[in-house]
Amino acid sequence: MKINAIIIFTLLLSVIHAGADNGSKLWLRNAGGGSATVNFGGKMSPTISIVVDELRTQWKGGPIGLDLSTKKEIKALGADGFRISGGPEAITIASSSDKGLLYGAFHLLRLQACGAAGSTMDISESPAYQLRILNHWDNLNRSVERGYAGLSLWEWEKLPAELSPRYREYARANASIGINGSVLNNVNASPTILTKEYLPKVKAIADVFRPWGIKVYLSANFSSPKVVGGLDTSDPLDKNVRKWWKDKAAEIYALIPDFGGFLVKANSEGQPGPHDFGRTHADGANMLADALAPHGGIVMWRAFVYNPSSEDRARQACEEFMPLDGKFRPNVIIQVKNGPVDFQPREPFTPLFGGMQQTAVMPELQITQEYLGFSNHLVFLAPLFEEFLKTDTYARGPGSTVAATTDGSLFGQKISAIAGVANTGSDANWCGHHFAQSNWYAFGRLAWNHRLTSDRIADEWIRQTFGSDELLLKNMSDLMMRSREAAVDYMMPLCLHHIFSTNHHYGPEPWFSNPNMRRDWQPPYYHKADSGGVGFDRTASGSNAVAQYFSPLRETYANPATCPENLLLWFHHLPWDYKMKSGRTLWDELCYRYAHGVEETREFQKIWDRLEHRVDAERFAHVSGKLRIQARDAIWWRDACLLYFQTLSGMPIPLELERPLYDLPRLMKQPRTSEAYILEGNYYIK
Ligand code: GCV
Repeated sequence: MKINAIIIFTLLLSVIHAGADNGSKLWLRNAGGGSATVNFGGKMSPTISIVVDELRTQWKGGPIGLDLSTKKEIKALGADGFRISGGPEAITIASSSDKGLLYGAFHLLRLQACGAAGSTMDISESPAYQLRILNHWDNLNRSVERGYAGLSLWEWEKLPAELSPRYREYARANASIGINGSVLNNVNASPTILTKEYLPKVKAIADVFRPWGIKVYLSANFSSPKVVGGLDTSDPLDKNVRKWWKDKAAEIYALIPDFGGFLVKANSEGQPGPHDFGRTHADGANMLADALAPHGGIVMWRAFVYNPSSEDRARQACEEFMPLDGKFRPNVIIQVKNGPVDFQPREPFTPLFGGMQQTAVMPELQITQEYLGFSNHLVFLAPLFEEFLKTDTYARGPGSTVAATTDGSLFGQKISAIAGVANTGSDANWCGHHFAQSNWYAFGRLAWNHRLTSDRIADEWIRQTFGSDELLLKNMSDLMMRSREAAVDYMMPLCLHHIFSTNHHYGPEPWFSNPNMRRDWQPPYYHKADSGGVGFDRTASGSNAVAQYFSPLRETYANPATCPENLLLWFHHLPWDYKMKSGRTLWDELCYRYAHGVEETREFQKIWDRLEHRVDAERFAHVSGKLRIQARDAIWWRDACLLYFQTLSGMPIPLELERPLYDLPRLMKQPRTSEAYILEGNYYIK
């Protein structure tokens, strides 16, 4: 008996092992196998028929009733909220809207896929943020800025006549995790998107997304009135410009009645904006808000602003936006990156969170791994997102987490939203790396419920994407949960930041310096290493960025003895022989952290190899290859950073640690262009 069981199990594993799986199904592998009866007595809609279809084909339990309810307690869950109640005989999903039923259905199916659907259930859920939005940095020629998964999903040249089946699959995947908005085009926006030629294409996508509860938004170029409207200015206080935007909004809404609104990058990195006309960000945002308000649209105005001035880049968003707090229309929300510089492996939070209290503020997270190894490195980002959302800003005393300052619970703002810069593309597996799918998933789940923990999200994702075998779960989740900290260690431990190669943001280039280029685009601006020490002094003796935080954080960060060590070099310039809590010198500590990062990537290879017979051959081989690149890159990072910093510290690498494998002069000479670079025969495309 026992032997038979073993044989069957081994056969089963070899079937799984031999299987080919290109990863295109994402976490939605549960298709088919159901034969549920789904009862709905109300008026059918495209969304309800999706709900019925998803449940009928996938739910493996008893009958399900859908209740489009007007009951007070169901309405209290909000339009997207739902309640799942009942047991084996009958389950009811109740919501006050079609969309709520859709989210309820996907929640139930997720519970089933995770083996967590109880025999009796009473679950009520409503989302933390009203708007849960993906930002696509996709250009109209289908290139994707900071995209590492092929071309853009949007086939502009074929639209509106031809609709890729991927539009529907994308919408379904998003709906399954509660994402309800997509900004289709890059924030470095082409004005062409607002032309009569392109708007019907946008409408075609919006029509596919609508039944899945997803609204379409567009990034708007502030110069559009001049560039595509034929006006001689784009001044936000000019009456013709205001009329142009009003007419444009009316034109869009005639095509797309539920259009979400505009996302704007203004006066940032060369983009046009209200400053070009001597106006403020509030003047610019409010003009667009006035054009959209009659139709119910919103403006997401980005606070990612910095100039090559003598002011610390990390301070600039606050300097510019804090004086404008309370001056924005109610349908404007300020979109703020999690950290004050730019999506680094670790940053403290941007002090606009908690700082702006009279204006709605939304977090912008980066799902695409611009600074975390592109789609080559396995880095599970939920711990980064979670750390940020749960950090206490102390804006209204303890408990004022970033999440509370943005979800409406602390300041009562009317709109609440969160955005993630998407990592999707035309690759079969959508994200370039099978594990990068987990970052898309994690963003959606945290946007729905920011109280979820990273390990819970990892567990859910693994069960749905790879299976629920215990060994697999344990190892994969171990790997995922260690991966972000490992990346911090092999790239930028102790909150070193922005020491990437200036163009592509992939490999290390801490030495890069060009007097003809913006200083704030060069690594030495950020690490400030010299023979005396390393790190950016942001205390009162330096840029005083610490003053932008509330007490007691301000004092905690200002003192190297109390500053969390994982933020140390963000706030302090310290001597190489500064004593760390471990008892080591700062130099030795850096050496140890880099070494630890490298060791972790080797461990990840071993962990993965243990799973060879538990993962299909195609995905197994793909991830193995990527882990090999990651392990090599980690050594590259370690050697480049330590050998370069050693020229300044003059201190030896502790003898117990592995010696460098590369020579600094060679690393410094490594070919680099903005498009590609080569290391050890590996050719990396930007
Ligand atoms: C879309 C960083 C990135 C840019 C990006 C910019 C932004 O600078 O490197 O590619 O542009 O942030 O968020 O606007």
